[in-house]
Amino acid sequence: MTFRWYGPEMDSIPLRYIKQIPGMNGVVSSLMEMQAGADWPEDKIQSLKKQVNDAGLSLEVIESVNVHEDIKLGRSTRDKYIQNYINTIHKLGRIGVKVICYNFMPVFDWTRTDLAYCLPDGSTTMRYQQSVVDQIKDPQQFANEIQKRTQGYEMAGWEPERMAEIKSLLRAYKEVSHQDLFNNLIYFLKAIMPACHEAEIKMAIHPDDPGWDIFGLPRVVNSAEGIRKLLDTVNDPCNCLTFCTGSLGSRADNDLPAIAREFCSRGRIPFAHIRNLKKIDGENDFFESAHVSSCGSFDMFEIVKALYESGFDGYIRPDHGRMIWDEQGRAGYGLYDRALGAVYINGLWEAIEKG
Ligand SMILES: [Mn+2]
Repeated sequence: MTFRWYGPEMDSIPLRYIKQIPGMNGVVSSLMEMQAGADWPEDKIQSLKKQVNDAGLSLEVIESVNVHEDIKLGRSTRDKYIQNYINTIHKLGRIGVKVICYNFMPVFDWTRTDLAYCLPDGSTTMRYQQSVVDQIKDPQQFANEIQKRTQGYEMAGWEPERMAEIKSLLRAYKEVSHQDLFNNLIYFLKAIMPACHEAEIKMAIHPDDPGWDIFGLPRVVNSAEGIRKLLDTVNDPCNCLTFCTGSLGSRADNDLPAIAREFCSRGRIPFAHIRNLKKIDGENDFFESAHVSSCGSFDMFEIVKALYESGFDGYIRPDHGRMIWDEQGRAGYGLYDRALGAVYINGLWEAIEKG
């Protein structure tokens, strides 16, 4: 069981608190100051590891090492950024990292239209409404608005440096089809697989969130079919999936236990994000509920059971949580609700294991 932690400067939760969550073994972290395409400095990687280990926690999953847009666009400059990625893989392997979670979504990472949607019990959570996105004429302005509402926390994947060039990126992606994006992903994976074997690191792609195209940008990792095609095209044990229930479950046509069974039994799920969603009105409007099955739209027991029965032996973490008990912090990444989620998932696992 792991917990996402954004590092000493960007996360207000002390590692000590994370260690105090029952059954918590490690953190999932990143060097947040590194821009996409950077070659991560060894000393910074080592100091992150030391801090985490000194707190009695492991650091075996990095989320994310962001992929430069030139790689996603298939630009001629991509090889330079791929080389930097390879260098970073080697350095992470040397400190014992086993899994790198990354995504291949053009321009926008995970997207929400409300970071503090108020629930009847007074807690707040993140919500996505397609009708709001459909009305957005200027994605740049949308990105600025979202940044303003983060209470000073930079959202992963929404770094101001990246958001500054939205307009030119949107123009560049007009030429990029779904097949082009898929091909660019395959090019990237084929180039880095030898390094992954040497470093003993699995690349676990994070599904698109939500699981469909937004702002006219192509997305290719959001269905069982798309994932199957990706894992078959580069049929390598290091080419893997981050099984994120919230992202995959945003689509009504995704059967989460079936996806877990298919890819976990093939040894291709080294990392799982477990959370629940509540669909509000059809499949394109949802909020992130508490983890417990009765609070949302997913059967969490069936999801965890599918992983268990498929021999899951990877890393798991509660995903986003609500803000409860008047906690202030990074939207989706407070301490309390995610801690409850971790304990709930451990409880499901124990019950299935002993049942
Ligand atoms: Mn996720």
